[in-house]
Amino acid sequence: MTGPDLAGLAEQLGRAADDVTAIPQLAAETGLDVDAAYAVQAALVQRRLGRGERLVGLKMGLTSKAKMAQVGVDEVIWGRLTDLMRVPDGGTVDVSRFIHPRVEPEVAFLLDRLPEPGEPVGDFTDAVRAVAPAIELIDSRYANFRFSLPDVIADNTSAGAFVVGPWSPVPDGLENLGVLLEVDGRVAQVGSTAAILGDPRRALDEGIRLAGRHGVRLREGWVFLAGAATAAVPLRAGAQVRAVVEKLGSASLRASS
Ligand code: OOG
Ligand code: MG
Repeated sequence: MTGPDLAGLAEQLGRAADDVTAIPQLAAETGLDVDAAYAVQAALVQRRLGRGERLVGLKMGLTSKAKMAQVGVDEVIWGRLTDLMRVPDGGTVDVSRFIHPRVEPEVAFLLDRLPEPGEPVGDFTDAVRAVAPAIELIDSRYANFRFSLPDVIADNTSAGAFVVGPWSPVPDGLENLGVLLEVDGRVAQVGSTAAILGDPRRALDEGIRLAGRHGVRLREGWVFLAGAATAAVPLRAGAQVRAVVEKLGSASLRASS
């Protein structure tokens, strides 16, 4: 018996993003499991690298209960970030490039040297040079933003674009900072960094462990998104979005009209 056509699935997902057109879910029909889904994700991102994009980091997904509940999937997942996904702080994103974009508040880490495999991890702060408030724009390539666990993994965990605010040294007590998402000056979501696996630093441990299983090592200089502390909200044309994290400041973006 042959397994699912991984390259073919990556091509379908890549085209859905290129054509800004949602596709039906793939996993149930093709028998895609989690490991095969990470292989599709690798091929999907490779397709972008083949066009000249560069890997610049890693993102975690579904590290908070609010996110798990919103999408009905309750496993922590990870995906890849490329340079083309990065939007400058305060910049404008072209919403016509996305199918049904949503935005969510994130905490970003700037990675320092990471322990070699087998080396003790020590204090996580050794591996983090700086921390920043961030916004992630997610855009599922599946119709109605609905998917199973392998579907969302194959789709690079809905990664679309991201904005990183000003970097600061890691403050004491990162585990219980207030998080706000504002849209057009109104509060759209409220949360705490405690919602991210109890402490966003745990997301880094999970990322190192989970990506390591697939042979991916995090690199010095990479951006790491710990996963949203709150549910995501739809991004409408012309909207002004700001994510605020207590002690860290804010990151913002504008949606093109
Ligand atoms: C999956 C991506 C989840 C997060 O921060 O939890 C994610 C999705 O919600 O479509 O990026
Ligand atoms: Mg996210």
